[in-house]
This record gives sequence, C-alpha cells and structure tokens, in this order.
Amino acid sequence: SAQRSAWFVQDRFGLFIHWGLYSAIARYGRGGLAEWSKSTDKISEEKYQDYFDAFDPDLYDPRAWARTAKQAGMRYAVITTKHHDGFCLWDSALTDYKASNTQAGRDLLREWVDAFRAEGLKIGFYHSLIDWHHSEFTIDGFHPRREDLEFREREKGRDMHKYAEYLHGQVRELLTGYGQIDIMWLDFSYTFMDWDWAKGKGKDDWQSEKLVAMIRELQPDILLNNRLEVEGDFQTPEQYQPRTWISEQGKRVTWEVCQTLNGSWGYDRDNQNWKSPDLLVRMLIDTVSKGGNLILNVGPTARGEFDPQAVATLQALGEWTHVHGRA
Ligand code: FUL
Repeated sequence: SAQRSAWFVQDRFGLFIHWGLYSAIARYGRGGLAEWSKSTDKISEEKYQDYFDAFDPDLYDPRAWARTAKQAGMRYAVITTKHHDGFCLWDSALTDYKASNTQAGRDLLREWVDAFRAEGLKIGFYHSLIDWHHSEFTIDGFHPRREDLEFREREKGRDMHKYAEYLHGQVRELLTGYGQIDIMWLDFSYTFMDWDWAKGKGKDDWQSEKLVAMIRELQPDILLNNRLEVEGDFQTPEQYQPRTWISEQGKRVTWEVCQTLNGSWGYDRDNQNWKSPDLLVRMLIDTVSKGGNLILNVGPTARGEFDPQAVATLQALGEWTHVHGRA
C-alpha cells in the first residue's frame, strides 16, 4: 500500500548484499552469477562441503559495511539470509547448515542487523525460496544433481510440502528474532521461465498465500517484493533499467531495480567488469526520474570484506549524493 511504502519511495537508494559459501568459490556461475556456481558447475554436496569447512570470515566488520553504505547515500540495506545453495547466515534452529556451525561460530546476521540499525539504515532480508541443499527440495532443472539419474531415482520421494514447512519456519524465525524488519525480499520466481519443467512451479511449492499471510501477521509494516506469485508491495526488475515508470493496468506502481557493480551478485574475484561511478550516478538519476528505487549490490569476500573497488565506487557515489541529495 502507498502508506506502507511511503518511507521506501522517499529513501530511493539501498544496498544489496549477497554473502554466503559461494563467496569462497569466487567465480562465475550461470550468466556470470557467482552465487549460481553450485548449480551451473553441478557441484556435489561433498565438494560444496569444502567451502562450508573453509568458511572463516575473520575480517567481517558489519559496522564498516554499514558506514560505507551510509556515506554512499544509501538509506536501507537487504542481505541474503539464505541464498539458493541453502546456507544460512543466522543461527536457525531448523538446520545445521548455518554460519554458527562454521569457523565463524556465531550468528552473523545478528551483528549485521545491529550494525546497520546503528547507522540508521532500514533493513531487509533476501531469502531464497529455492534450496539446493534441503533434502526435500525437488530435483528440478536447476538442481546441482539434475543429471545424476541414479540419485534422482533414489530421491524421487521428495516432498515439497515438507520443504515448505521448513521455509515457513525459517521465515518465522527471521521475522520474530530480529525486531522490526522493513523489507522481505523473497526469490525467485519460475513465472518468467520458458522451460516445460518450470511451468506451474512456485505458488503451490511455497504455499505462497499462507506464507504471505504469516509475513503480514508477524510484521504488518513490512514491504514485500513480488516474486512469489502473490501480489507484493513492489516490483523487482533485475539488471536492466526500465524504459518508463512501471505501470499495471494503466496505474503507476512502486518498483525497485536491482543492479550489480560488475554483473555478478556473489563475489567474483577475477571479474573486473566494474561499472563506473559516473554510470551508476546516471542509473540512479534514471531510476528516480521514473519513480523507482535503486538497490545496488556488493558481494563481500568470504573473509568478510568489501572489495576495494566496491568501496571506492561507493565512496565516489557518496560524493555525488552528498552534494545533490536531500538532507
Ligand atoms: C535472482 C537470483 O537468482 C540471483 O542469484 C540474485 O539473487 C538476484 C537478485 O535474483 O533471481
């Protein structure tokens, strides 16, 4: 609703953070997306476990991240509580596959929430609807083991309703354990996929209506994106600039374009395809002039740092927003 999104359309500019085990792989996956490596490279559970074992974010300093975002002129931030690989940044009671069981040994999300709140930023959670680790998640056309026929045969009894229970339970943890959450960014949607196997997937798998009802009940003011086939509060064009203010049935809607610094969401060490601060300023202006928000991504390293190039870029954006932004 317009009332719910009043702060959002005022704030306009946010930080997206993709951080997880794929940050340790640090190389490209599907379409240049590092966070997709497990699927693209069909990495086995055993092999992926190496990244879990190696995960040791000894340089993690969310207060530094929050300061960097703040000085760039960003007013809110959204972090991956869980991405498609299923790894959880918080100390979930519903899984062992979490940061607190790595060398980090603690709930990394709590520190993040505290740090960003302390800088006065609004906060949001990106949470993956799909899960390549969970034992009840269907082996679909993106699953890392999709070509392993023996495995598929053995696993054909997988029950998506059990997975949905897990999904709902985790969202409940996230929305009850960390105070007020401003944005819930659920991902992703099969709706736009052309493949036969993807047809009709989604809504029923996630039990979307029930999920949304729970979210609204737990956090009545939260803004919800539009990726679970149930009406949300804002639209989410990804890695392209819409040509005009997005409208539906002739009515202008709230939208947020998500963009990367170099084409990948997860940290991709050898990717030097950086957008210049000049281009990014133009993108911000372009977005706001069409009534949208821009959420710009940083993929921190597995040790917990922003790449120096990302820091430099955000600093340069800060120089512009401080001259041209509202107080
Ligand atoms: C997509 C995901 O598949 C990407 O990995 C990324 O998280 C992007 C923001 O949304 O649908």
